[in-house]
Amino acid sequence: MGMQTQVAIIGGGPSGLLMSQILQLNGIDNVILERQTRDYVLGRVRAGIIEQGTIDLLRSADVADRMNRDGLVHEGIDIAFAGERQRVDLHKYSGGKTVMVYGQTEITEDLYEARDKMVGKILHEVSDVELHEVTSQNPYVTFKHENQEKRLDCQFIAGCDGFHGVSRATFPCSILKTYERVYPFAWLGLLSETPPISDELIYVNHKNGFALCSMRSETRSRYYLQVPVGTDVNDWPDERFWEELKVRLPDQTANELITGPSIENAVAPLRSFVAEPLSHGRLFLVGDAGHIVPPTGAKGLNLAASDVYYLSRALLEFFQSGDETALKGYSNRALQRIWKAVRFSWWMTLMLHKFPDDGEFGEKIQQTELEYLFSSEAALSVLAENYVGLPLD
Ligand code: RFL
Ligand code: PHB
Repeated sequence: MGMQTQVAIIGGGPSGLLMSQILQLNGIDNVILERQTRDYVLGRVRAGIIEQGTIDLLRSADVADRMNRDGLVHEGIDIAFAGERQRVDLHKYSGGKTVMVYGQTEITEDLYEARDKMVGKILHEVSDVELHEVTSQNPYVTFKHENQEKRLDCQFIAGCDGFHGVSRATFPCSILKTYERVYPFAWLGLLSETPPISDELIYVNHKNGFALCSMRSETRSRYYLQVPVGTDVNDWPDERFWEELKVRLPDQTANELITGPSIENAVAPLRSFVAEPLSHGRLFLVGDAGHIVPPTGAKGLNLAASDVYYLSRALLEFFQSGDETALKGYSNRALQRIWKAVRFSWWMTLMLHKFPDDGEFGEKIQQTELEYLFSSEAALSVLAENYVGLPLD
């Protein structure tokens, strides 16, 4: 069975949904092909912090009502090390900028609702997606849906299918170069219906390993612990998680922790990864399909949003004027911003985690890095301007 559209979007995570929303708002027909069910996509608990650029993009895409109402504006973060908590005044050191706590789960729900209202075309539970003739003017996608073989003809393909998707795998090895670092630890996350320990996030450097106190709202908390690669969540019943979190927090802060039953736990590995280039003919990689950052800098979702921003603008330019210049420049343009976030996320990861093979010299350097950070306005400015998000242009 044949279908036709202007832009085929592979993957209905935040990148694919936001791309679809922006394109349709601008009169560009598109179809999303998503491997999972909608409930599965909505069940994933991921990012929590969004930058001003992401907020602006969600507002311009008409999906910001709930975010405007429920999002929590944060003007700073705390970093705890050597048993003390110190604040980074993001607002002061970034020249007046802030970030917002608003979850990826909520953003995805808002995007689905907006897509429903505009009768956006999303096919769920598709399988065997294959991309064809992507270097021609008329690429097409074949896939299985509801037990039928289907074909989608299009002018462009947006590969929004995450790290394990098919889009990047379609690039010939000869043109794709990848850069990767896998870290020797993972994050164990816990979501609970409990008030957050503090008004702001606390990033913790401790000899047992990193910890993070985050939140989703004034009544819902999100905590993470650094754990060894291969850790089984079942080895971490709630009591063990809370106990270890308390150990890693400064004493006074630990006393303020309100615990409760978890509503979600998962282990996520930490990786830095970049694919170059992000385009091949009329196929473009967007979000996690093209790059991965460790979550320490809170950049993954924000990078997905900036990719969507650059690619959607380039597609609009093409459909309005026939000019392909911006599309040809997409990869370089997006990569410039991506590499800066990759560097920042790597640096935050290095500064805050326990590296098993670091030795005493490594530990001294790490403590000195943190002491230097809080002794230098220049160093605080470097952290703040990156954390709130580098400019989109
Ligand atoms: P996603 O969210 O992986 O969505 C890709 C979609 O593509 C579908 N798919 C396919 N569809 C059709 N055919 C195929 N062959 C397909 N293969 C895959 C998948 O089912 C899926 O629905 O990528 P996207 O849209 O680019 O979004 C990226 C973000 O999800 C990601 O960058 C962030 O979640 C990263 N991340 C964080 N980012 C932040 O900015 N701040 C954070 O605090 C933060 N915390 C996190 C995170 C990621 C985590 N995990 C597990 C990866 C915490 C965790 C635990
Ligand atoms: C989260 O709330 O899930 C979160 C916040 C900040 C990070 C990573 C994750 O750096």
